[in-house]
Amino acid sequence: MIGPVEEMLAKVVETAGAVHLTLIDPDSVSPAEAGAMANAAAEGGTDAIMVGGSVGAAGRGLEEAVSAIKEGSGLPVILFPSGVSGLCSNAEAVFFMSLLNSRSASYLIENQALGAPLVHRYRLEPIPMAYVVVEPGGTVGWVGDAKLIPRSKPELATAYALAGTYFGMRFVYLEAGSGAEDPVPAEMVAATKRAIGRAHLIVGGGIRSGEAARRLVSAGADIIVTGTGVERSEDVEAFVREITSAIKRR
Ligand code: 1GP
Repeated sequence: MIGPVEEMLAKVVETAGAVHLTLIDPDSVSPAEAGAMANAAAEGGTDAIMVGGSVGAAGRGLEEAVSAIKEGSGLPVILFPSGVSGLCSNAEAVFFMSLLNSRSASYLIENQALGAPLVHRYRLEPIPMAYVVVEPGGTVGWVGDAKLIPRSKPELATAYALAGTYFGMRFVYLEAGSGAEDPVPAEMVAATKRAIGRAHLIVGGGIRSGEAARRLVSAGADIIVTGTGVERSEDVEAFVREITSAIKRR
């Protein structure tokens, strides 16, 4: 069943060409800072806020960040959890994902099974997503015990992505890891999008300019995620505006 947040994302892809998501890690900013950041990102044209992180994004800090973000921006919040503890009841949706190239059952299915009753109880909208971590992979690659996809092997990324869509996942996320020096290669994005067709392709990790985002969207990305660029920016609205104006049709 497709819920309202997924519908909104699909509509933006259809009408504007691409979606921009701002990732906020509640472990690295205070709730007030998260709220201000989300507000500025909304002014810059971001479509929704993702909240999560590999380490420490949990508990009261997570809930308070989500509240502040919603108040500050009025945008939907999509949780991006690294495990069961990354769930909370005041968000709208959750990327219900499996790290398909993990070697650990924990990140493939155990956290998902333990989290599913909470997703149900909290009435979060689950958005089914195949998560594929590409070199260098960053913290998530290490924590998630990923067998990293080599940057020179688009066919391996494509194979995992296709497998995900055959499981029924409607989103595929190619992740280079937060703070990566370079984003996922455009050739890998293009090959993956060619294979998965109508499923939505999310690309994140190391995207720090409008030009880089535009290249990835031209290659086939439907959704661009930026975290570090937003966090480090002195003018969040201007940074987000640079990305959104580069990827969206006017
Ligand atoms: C991490 O892909 C996201 O999951 C964002 O990466 O922090 O490098 O923008 P950055």
